Amino acid sequence: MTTVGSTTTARTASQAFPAGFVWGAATAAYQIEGAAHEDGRGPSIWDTFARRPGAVAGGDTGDVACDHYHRWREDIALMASLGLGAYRFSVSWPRVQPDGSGPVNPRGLDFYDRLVDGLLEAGITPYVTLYHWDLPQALEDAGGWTVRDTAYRFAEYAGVVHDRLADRADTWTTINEPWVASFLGYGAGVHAPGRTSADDAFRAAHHLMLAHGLAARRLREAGAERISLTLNLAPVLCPADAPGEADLAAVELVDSLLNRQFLDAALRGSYPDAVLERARRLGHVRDGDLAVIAQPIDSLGINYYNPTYVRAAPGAPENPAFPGSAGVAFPSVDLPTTAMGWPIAPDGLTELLLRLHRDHPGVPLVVTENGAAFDDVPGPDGRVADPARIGYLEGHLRAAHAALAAGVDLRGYLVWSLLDNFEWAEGYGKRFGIVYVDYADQRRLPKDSARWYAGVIARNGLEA
Ligand code: NCW
Repeated sequence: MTTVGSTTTARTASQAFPAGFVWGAATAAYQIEGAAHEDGRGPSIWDTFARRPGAVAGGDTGDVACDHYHRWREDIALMASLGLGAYRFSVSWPRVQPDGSGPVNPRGLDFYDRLVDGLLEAGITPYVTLYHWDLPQALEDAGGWTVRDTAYRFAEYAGVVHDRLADRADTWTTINEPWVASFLGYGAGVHAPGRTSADDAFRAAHHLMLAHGLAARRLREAGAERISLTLNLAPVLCPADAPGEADLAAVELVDSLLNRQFLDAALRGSYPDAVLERARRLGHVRDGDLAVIAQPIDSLGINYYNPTYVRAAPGAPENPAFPGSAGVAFPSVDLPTTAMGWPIAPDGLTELLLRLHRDHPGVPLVVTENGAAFDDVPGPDGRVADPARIGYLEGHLRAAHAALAAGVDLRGYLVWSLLDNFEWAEGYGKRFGIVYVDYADQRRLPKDSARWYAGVIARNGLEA
């Protein structure tokens, strides 16, 4: 029999996160830096794609973005005021190597040098991501991720950045969301470089994973001890009351393409059948590649936003983001959604973490992105009330906590995003930040969610 008093105590205790749990926030270079033509930076595929008529909402580009390239000091002060323990940012490859290979641009590297020093001075651990989608245009002109050479160029670049920062930064992520970079960039064509070939999407996915493996090996040889890969993962669910065989086949196909193509490759050195079939036809996967890809990693980064829902629907056209998905529908479900139209389903995070713990035991996990876009508007007093985002974050932190309580080795949680920023094909219209950015004057206004998150960090957990 539980008394009310002890229930309260238990609930209070149960909301605490483990000692040493890492709380942070994430951004990406092209989405926040701006300064697209400064200090020797070369063009990336996103500079090119954003100029393609109709590619990005409102014709927005990352030319100025949040002007973080010039305002990084202010942004670090903001992070410190929130009590962030870690800041995950990405390095712009074309800032460091304007042509993607060959000469290094010292002024580009200097920027990240200053940023890392500033973070350390503020007591914030830098989490460095080496690729968050801004491929140097010169490499795309030579075939981009559809050609094998790009993977070798990436490993060289990774070595250059690591050699410069490794004395102060020890947490390294090779690639962010290879599924998005390959299937939305080369298959569906809704992200840079805007190509629309299923075969190219599979080639790109493999070469991104090869790039991960080659870079991980290069960093390990240089002494790195905290190497990671970040995947966008999602439980694939069928909302039917009684799923039939065709529904289950749809689940398996989409799970293979979205999750297992990357998870199995990195953590088991294998590809699921749907990927192997394509590889046999295209011949781009060479003997030994999967062993390179499956380098030991020290943690897996998970970007979780929502589950993916599928069901069999004879006659449904192929979704170009999922080649081979003719006859599969991606139904909307009866759940509240964010401004992106993405359903809000925190339980999916618990389910995902439990699955990873079960299928890949021994791999520490970090939520490297989770968050939501809403249509935030500052009030006359400059306050941005965003209760829906607080609700989203709180729900997902409770979901993460449930996984921890079930024994999952989850080491940290990084909110996406620190700042409102350039939301890729959606432009500046979609605001994911816990800090509002007024693009007219670049003022930063911490939203209510930022203050709420600072409280979570301060007490290392949620209020009961
Ligand atoms: S677009 C995307 N995001 C957002 C982005 O700002 C960030 O850079 C990414 O790491 C927020 O987090 C990631 N992810 C792509 C999800 C695409 C879902 C489309 C599904 C099509 C079926």
